[in-house]
Amino acid sequence: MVVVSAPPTSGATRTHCPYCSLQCGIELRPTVPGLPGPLALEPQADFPTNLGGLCSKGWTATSLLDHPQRLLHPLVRTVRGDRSSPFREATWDEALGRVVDGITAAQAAYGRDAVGCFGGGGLTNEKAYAFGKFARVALRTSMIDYNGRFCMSSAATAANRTFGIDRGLPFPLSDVARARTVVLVGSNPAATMPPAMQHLDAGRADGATHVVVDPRRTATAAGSTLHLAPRPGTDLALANGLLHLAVRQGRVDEAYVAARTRGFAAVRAGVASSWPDRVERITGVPVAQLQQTLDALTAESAMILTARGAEQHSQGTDTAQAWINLALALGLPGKPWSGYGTVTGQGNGQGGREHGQKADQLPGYRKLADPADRAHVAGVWGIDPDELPGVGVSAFEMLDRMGAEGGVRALVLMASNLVVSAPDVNRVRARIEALDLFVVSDIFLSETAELADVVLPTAQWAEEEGTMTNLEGRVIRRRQALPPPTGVHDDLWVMKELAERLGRGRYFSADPGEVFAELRRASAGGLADYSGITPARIDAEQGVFWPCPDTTTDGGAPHPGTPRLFAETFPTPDGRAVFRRVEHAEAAETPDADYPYVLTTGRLMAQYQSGTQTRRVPAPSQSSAQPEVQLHPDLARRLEIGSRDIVLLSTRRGAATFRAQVSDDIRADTVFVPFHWGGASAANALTNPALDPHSKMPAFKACAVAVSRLGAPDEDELLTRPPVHTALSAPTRPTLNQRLQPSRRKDLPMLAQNRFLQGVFAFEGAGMDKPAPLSPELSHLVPEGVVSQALYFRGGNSSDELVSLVLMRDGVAMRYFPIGAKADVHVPLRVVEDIDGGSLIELRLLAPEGLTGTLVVDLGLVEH
Ligand SMILES: Nc1nc2c(c(=O)[nH]1)N[C@H]1C(S)=C(S)[C@@H](COP(=O)(O)OP(=O)(O)OC[C@H]3O[C@@H](n4cnc5c(=O)[nH]c(N)nc54)[C@H](O)[C@@H]3O)O[C@H]1N2
Ligand SMILES: Nc1nc2c(c(=O)[nH]1)N[C@H]1C(S)=C(S)[C@@H](COP(=O)(O)OP(=O)(O)OC[C@H]3O[C@@H](n4cnc5c(=O)[nH]c(N)nc54)[C@H](O)[C@@H]3O)O[C@H]1N2
Ligand code: SF4
Ligand SMILES: [Mo]
Repeated sequence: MVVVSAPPTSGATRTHCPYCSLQCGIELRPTVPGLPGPLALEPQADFPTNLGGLCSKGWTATSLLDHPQRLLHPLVRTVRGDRSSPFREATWDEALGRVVDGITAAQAAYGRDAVGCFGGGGLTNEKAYAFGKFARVALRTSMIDYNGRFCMSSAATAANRTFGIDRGLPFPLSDVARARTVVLVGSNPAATMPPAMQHLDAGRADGATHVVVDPRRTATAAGSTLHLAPRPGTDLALANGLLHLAVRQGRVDEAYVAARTRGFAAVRAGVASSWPDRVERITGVPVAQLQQTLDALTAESAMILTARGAEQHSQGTDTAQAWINLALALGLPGKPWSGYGTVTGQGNGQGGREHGQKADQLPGYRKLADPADRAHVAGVWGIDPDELPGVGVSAFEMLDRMGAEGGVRALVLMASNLVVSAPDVNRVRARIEALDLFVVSDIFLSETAELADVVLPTAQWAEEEGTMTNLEGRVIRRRQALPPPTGVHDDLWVMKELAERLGRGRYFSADPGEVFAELRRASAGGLADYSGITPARIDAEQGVFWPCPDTTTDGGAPHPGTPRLFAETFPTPDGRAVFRRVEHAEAAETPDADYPYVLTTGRLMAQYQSGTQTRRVPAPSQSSAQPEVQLHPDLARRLEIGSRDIVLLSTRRGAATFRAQVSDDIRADTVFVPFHWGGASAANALTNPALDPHSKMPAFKACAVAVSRLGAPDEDELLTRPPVHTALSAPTRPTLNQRLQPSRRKDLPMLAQNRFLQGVFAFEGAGMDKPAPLSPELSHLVPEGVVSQALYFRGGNSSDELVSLVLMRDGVAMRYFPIGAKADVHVPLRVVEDIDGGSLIELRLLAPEGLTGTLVVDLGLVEH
């Protein structure tokens, strides 16, 4: 048992839950007033996000304060530099000395950028701010990034480029209850933010329409009006399909588009080929549901909210963009009870992305690459702007180069359990092993801390003061209810002590009040302006929404804060929101013969993130949540997997074992696992680290997976033994044609699969009597053991003369599709003919000799 000393007051402390971005208001009281011991916890009845509600994680949060496994002393390796030698307890002086020695050695040998920092969205604003400053001022490295890259960065990137600002929700959460329609895309608040359901439920009770887009029928989907279950990674096509319908049916808010946006023409042209039936075939969402969704979205108020299901993809930024385009075309952002938002996840996921722990960023959402921003922040910090390093690299890019040429040689990690939560953890673990120095600050010996040279114990939420910014952009206070255990310090103290030893101590403070005051000055005039936010105002106003500039210096009235953004204008240079044309692209990895299904990952209600905290909570509700793979009964039957059997999942990266949870709440081509566990059940041994080019978000939510039965329900040891991984083929990106070829393995059960021969092609006619190949992308070998049927043909012709496409089977013409000059056609092929395995299907062109132009071609096939 940890001995905690007496709390500073015997009264109640009003603070917030340590976990997610809802930051539910709670009150802590000593169980016996005035005596040491664990605290009693109750929800605040009047805090606007949770309204007296809490989830199981919140209710049990105090059990970690005096948990027997808590780290109470710094740990170092018995043999210095040998991470296979056991840990031993050390004094702070020795532990910090080892850290500084390692940093100094790495920088002397390889330069300043040899030391990296990795932060977390759970850190208070003060700590996130101090960590960014620590990197740039104490270490003078450009190498800092954080786990928010793995969270909402795709939506943040899309919002920044469109609206000029990234505040997750541009309105208070309670507005959700007033919207006539809410579309939730890849968001499962019933499990991830249960008290927030009160706002959604109030809207539903009042007759609102709620649409949930999720490949699984989650608790959120089950309670909605309409559930769309797309194939993972196809949300962009869905959004473009909705916009296509809106354009065609004259439901675009033309006045709004003209007055408040720019760039719609290109987007309108871009969605012209997102025909509803084509979108149905890409996404699996029926055309009728597209229409119902669009009808709902044109109600008098409507919101579109995305979360990780839509965003954690290799095309996550463009996917968020497609939903933003739709919201703008319908005139939603800035309209009452309407708009677009992303549901931020971590406790300080919002504030943590504003104050400088990101590679390209300075506090207040300022940019490291902007000379004026550098000058402002350097002024507040009391350094020369030229001393500030440049822009570093994103989270996974930094991790993936650790210990290698040009990569960091020493890493200081604060508040993240990377070897459970990063993509492709086997690779990340290998990179960690290549480091010269690895330092981890945590509350517990997490799976990642176990790999460190030096482990620094840190204070917990109820033991510290600071501010957090919740999912609404509301800045709130985290209050101290008791001091940390004797000998444990918080991260601000650690940074100050390290800076002292590096000769830069004068720039740092360990006092959270002083740090917040400095943060306010550093953010003044920035996008995320906190300068008018004071602790007293936060207490009096149940939090203050940024931006909130300080308007009192010249005797003016205090700025009220900004609960709602965009009513009049957008913070872009010309005040308009910027449309951007985006096109559907397949996920970075799609099913093939060796890995025939789609794997997606996410969360369970009772566990939080990498599980460092919640897996230690003793309550029975928590310990009953086990690592399970959710799979459809049809798939289970085909693979002869019974309920609760032990199942092996493997991908090109690794393997993991889970217990089977057979349920028709999931698509039959998709399996789902939670990522809360490490060891043999690590979801991230499987995931694909392919990065979104804009946000550098990994593809957590879609990769190709093989599924097989490993053992019977009682063979529990299979769940603890590390699974054997044999990669079946090299991780090369398949060509479009390869991706169009389904399984060739006869023993593999096949589900019906969509095939498309499609694309946009420039052509030059070879004569009306010579069917000429147009592109290799328009030929397809039907796999053995499979029957293919053509369902429809669509085409468009830009030229001034009639052309024809010919559908050929093994060189013999089956059918002609004429397309008039500057015209398009849609030919449903109702009389379907079976095309046997082994046949070569091809589309060729008949066009007058020398005629040039562009063709849009789309032949839809189904195979089973
Ligand atoms: N209990 C619990 N609550 C949490 C957390 C936790 O770990 N545990 N973490 C917090 C954090 S940091 C975050 S970021 C939030 C995340 O909150 P959410 O985004 O709600 O959580 P996820 O479970 O990651 O993903 C949501 C849904 O996306 C679906 N999905 C998967 N692939 C796709 C796809 O391609 N398209 C669509 N449309 N949906 C898809 C999944 O089936 C899942 O139901 O939760 C926060 N709250
Ligand atoms: N496959 C898959 N992987 C995912 C996701 C997914 O949906 N699927 N989601 C991603 C998302 S959205 C997120 S946000 C990440 C989260 O994944 P992580 O970054 O691993 O987040 P946590 O598990 O919250 O880790 C926080 C760690 O910091 C410790 N800690 C808490 N407070 C403090 C503090 O004040 N100081 C210090 N020093 N330590 C502290 C905790 O004990 C814990 O070990 O995972 C990502 N990984
Ligand atoms: S919803 Fe989030 S903030 Fe509220 S109690 Fe649960 S974990 Fe804590
Ligand atoms: Mo997250």
